Amino acid sequence: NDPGGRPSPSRLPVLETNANSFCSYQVEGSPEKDGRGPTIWDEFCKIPGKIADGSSGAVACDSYNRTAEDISLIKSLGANCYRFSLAWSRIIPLGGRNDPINQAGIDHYVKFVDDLLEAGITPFITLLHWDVPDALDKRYGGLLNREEFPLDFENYARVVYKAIPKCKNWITFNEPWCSSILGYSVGAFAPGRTSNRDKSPVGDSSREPWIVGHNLLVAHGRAVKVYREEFKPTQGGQIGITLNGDATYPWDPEDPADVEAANRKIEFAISWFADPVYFGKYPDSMRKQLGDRLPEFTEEERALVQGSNDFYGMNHYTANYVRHKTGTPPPEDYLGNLETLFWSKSGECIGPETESPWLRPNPQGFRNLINWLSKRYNYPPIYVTENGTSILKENDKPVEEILEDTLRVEYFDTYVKALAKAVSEDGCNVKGYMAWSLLDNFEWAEGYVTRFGVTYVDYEKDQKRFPKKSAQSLKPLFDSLIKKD
Ligand code: GBH
Repeated sequence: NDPGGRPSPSRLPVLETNANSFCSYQVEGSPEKDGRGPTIWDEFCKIPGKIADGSSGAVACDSYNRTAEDISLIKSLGANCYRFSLAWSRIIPLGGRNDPINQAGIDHYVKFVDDLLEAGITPFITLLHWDVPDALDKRYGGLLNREEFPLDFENYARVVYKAIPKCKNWITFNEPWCSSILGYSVGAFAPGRTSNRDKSPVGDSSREPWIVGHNLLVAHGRAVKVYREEFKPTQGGQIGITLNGDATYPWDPEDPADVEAANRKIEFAISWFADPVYFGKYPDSMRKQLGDRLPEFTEEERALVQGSNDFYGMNHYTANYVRHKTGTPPPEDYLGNLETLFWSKSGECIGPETESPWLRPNPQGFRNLINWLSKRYNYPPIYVTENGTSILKENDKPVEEILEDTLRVEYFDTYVKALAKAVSEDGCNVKGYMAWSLLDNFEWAEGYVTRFGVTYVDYEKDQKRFPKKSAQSLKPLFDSLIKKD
């Protein structure tokens, strides 16, 4: 087990793994096959106006039926590890601890893991990447329920660890920030609750996201405890949580209030979850702004959460300039009384446009953020569990041009080199890197228009896969960086 602590910057292997990443709802399709139950995303996609192109994950990449093909693809690209999430509702269709277990769903994932290992690919399993069983949402409010949700998640986790002992790398949740803020404040993600009355269903954005975040942390702590006590001694694996977060720069580096706001932005996005996991408490900046709207940990909850990461899972895509705001923030503010911008005071631009309005490449930010996390959390082992980009108007181009995705090749090249410097020059403890993503897939509220894949998927022609130039670029890139001695 890696105790953390700052390693010596000399003689470091740059990276152990290069791989690709995936989420069940974004790729699998087959929402009813083998007894799968509905999820909050199946329901959310039915609400008119929620998904840009009116689509859903009902077919997606049809990956549920193409595991052999996808494994050959992963192998052919030279990846030695693969991160994917399970659909909870395939394993326990109604989700709860007293609900029936669906053996067909378990068998599917057991075989998938066996086949990956057979192909020499190490599986990283995410237990939940946003697709909460809908029955739990209807039964007791899903993620909002402090008593029930953590216990049901703990039970689901136990079922999975027991069924898939060959998997040695576990991630409890993908990006709890998104589940909380986008699902319960902005309303852009399932279940879409928000105080904004133009966008039903109506929720309370001033409180619900903080309750959901709290419940996800406690559920994470419970699932980790079960793994460590009941499975780790015999299975010997590792477990952590994956957090998203952008790098930040002060809009005006001369203004101490902007410097502070740039730091506070990361605290509201990342330390909201990482401080409880590493220190057992929420950041002071959040307590100060949110007061009692941010739940307090009971002693039992704190004990579950503190120290619950064997590694830090890092999803990272972009950076922002941050400008502080003055005055009292509105109750639905989740950023930390600040605004994010693509231009600095002196007119510098953070990076070129992509198809995603929130994403502009800035590789230096990646290196900075890895350092920020390493310093704050005492150089924990980090796995980059997602990193990648969309390309402006990629979907409008003829296929031959889509396959020549030079901008994505450049994105990976510059980001991975920035990461390598964070390791070899700065002494950060990064253990692995997983690109997002293997295939173009269902990009949530953006539907199928935005493509993140290193492989083009032809949704019109039977989901056929065509590797882009970037797919072939990753293996040589890693080979050039990994120290062999
Ligand atoms: C990842 O999140 C997801 O884990 C993955 O499933 C997804 O496919 C990938 O991004 C690409 O989008 O709506 O302007 O308020 C990345 C982190 C944080 C990026 C929230 C989008 C929305 C900002 N995401 N952000 S906005």
